[in-house]
Amino acid sequence: MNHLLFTILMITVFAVAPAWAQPTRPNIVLIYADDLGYGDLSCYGARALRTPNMDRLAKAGLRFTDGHAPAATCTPSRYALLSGEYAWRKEGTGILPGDAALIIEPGRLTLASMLRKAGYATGVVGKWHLGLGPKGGPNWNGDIKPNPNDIGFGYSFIMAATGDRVPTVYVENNRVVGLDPADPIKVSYGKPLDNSPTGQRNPELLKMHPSHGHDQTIVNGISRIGYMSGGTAALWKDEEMADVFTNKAVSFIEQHSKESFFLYFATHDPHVPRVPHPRFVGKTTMGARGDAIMQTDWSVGEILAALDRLKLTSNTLVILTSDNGAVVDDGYKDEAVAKLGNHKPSGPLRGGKYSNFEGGTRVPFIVRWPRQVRRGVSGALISQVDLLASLSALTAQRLTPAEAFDSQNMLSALLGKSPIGRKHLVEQASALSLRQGTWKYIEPSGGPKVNQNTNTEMGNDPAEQLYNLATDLGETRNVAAKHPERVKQMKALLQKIKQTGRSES
Ligand code: NG6
Ligand code: CA
Repeated sequence: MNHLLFTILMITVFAVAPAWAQPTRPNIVLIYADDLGYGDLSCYGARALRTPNMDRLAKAGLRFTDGHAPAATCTPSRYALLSGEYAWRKEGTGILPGDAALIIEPGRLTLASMLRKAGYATGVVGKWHLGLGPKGGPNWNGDIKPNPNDIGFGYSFIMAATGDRVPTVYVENNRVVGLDPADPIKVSYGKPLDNSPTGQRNPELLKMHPSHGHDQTIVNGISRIGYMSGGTAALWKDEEMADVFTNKAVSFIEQHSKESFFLYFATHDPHVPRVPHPRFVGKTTMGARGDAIMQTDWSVGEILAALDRLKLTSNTLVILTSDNGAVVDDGYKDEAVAKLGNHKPSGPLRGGKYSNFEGGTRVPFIVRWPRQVRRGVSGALISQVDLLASLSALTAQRLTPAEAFDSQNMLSALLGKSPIGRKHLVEQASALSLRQGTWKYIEPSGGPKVNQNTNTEMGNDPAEQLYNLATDLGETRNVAAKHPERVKQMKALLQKIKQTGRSES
C-alpha cells in the first residue's frame, strides 16, 4: 500500500472509529479563567497567595511561560479560541453587551463542533460572552436560539455575558433556569425600563459600590451594566456562582465518564464583581480579588478531584488558562487596589487586561496529560487560537484551508515534545502587536497611555514600538529607532497577515 493511501486509511479509521477503539485518545478539559493574570499563581511566582491546585496541575504537567490569550479582553479571546480565527478580522467581536446576538454562525467549524464530529461528548459550563439568539438578541422568555448547542456543544450551562452585566440569570441549553413565566425578563442596554432602583440613584441599597460605570440595575445589592426587570425567581446569587458552575462541570464529567468528552469550563472568577462565597472571604490578605483567586483555585481542585475519583486523570488532557491578563480595579470598590500589597498580578510583565503590553495577553497556560505530556516548563510561543488545529491533529480530524485559518498545529509544543512554538503571533488589544521570536512590534496607536479608570498602562503610542523581550521582558526600552530594518520587516509581515486573511506558519 502506498504511503498516501495508508495515511488516508488511517485518518478514516480514526475519524469513524468509536471511542472504545481509541484507548489513547484523551478526554479534554479546558479550564478558562477570567482575568487571571500571569503573576497570580504561585507556580508563576506569586508569593502573596498560594494556589495549590493550579500548582499541582503545573507540577504534574507542562507550564508555558509564553502562552497567550488571543486578545486582551474576553469576547475577542473566546471568539478566536472557538473559531480559530483572529477576532480582529471580524467586526462586532469586541466586548459584547448582555443582550447581543450569537457572533459565531451556526454551521461554522468550532473547537466544539470539531471534537463533536470526532465523537466527543461536548459541553460548556460558565461564562459565555459570545452572544445568544438571532440578530436583535435572544428571547429570554422562550426558546433561546441559536445558543452554544448550535455551534458544537451538546450541553450548555452558562451566563450570557459577564457577572457585571444583565441579565443576571443562568441559561441551560435554550432556557433561562428557574424562570417564572408570570414574571418575564426584560433587558435594555439603552433606556431604563422602569423606575426600579439603580446604582446611580440609590447607592444606599448597595453592598458593593462601583468605582466606574456599573451603576445601572441593582441585583443582589450590586449595581450592574444594563437595565433588567422581571425574572426575580431566576436571579443568581453571586456568592453561589462558583459552586453552581463547578458542580455543573463535575456533573458533566460524571455523566460522560464512560465516553470521550470535551468540557469547556469557563469560570467567572476572578472577574468583577468579585463576590466569593463566604468560605473564601479573608483567605488572603488581598481582599476580594485575592479571595476570588482562591475560589478559582478551589474550582480547579474540584475538577481534578473528580477526574481522580473517576480514574480519568491519566487519560485526560487538562488545559488551564485565562481569557486575558489581570486587572485590579475593573469597576467596583472591592478593596483590590487598597489591599494589593506587593502582589504583582502580571508578574514581571508590563500592563494587564486591555493593554498592548505583554500583560494584556500573556497568561497562565498549563497543560497536563500524564500519559503523554512531558512535565516541565516550556518557553514555546503558543496561543489559545492554536487549540483548534492542535486538537484536531490530536483527534485525527482534517481541517480545510477555509477553516480555522489562524490556528496552527502546535501539538508537539503542547505535549512538550518540541520546544518550538509559533514563528509569529498577532496580539490584539487597542492596537495590534506582532510577536516574532522574542521581538515584539506594537503598531502606532492614538489611545491613552494610561487607562484612568483601571490604571492600566495601555502601551498606546503614536510612534512605532519595538521591544526585545529576551533582554527586556518588561517592555521598558523602545528600540525601534535602533532597529529600523527589523521594524520594517515586522510591519510588512503584520500587513501580510492582515491582507492574506490567514496566518501562514
Ligand atoms: C468593561 C467593563 C469592565 C468589564 C469589561 C469586560 C466598564 C466601565 N468596564 O467595559 O468592568 O466588564 O468590560 O471584561 O463598564 S471581559 O473580561 O469580559 O472582557
Ligand atoms: Ca476576561
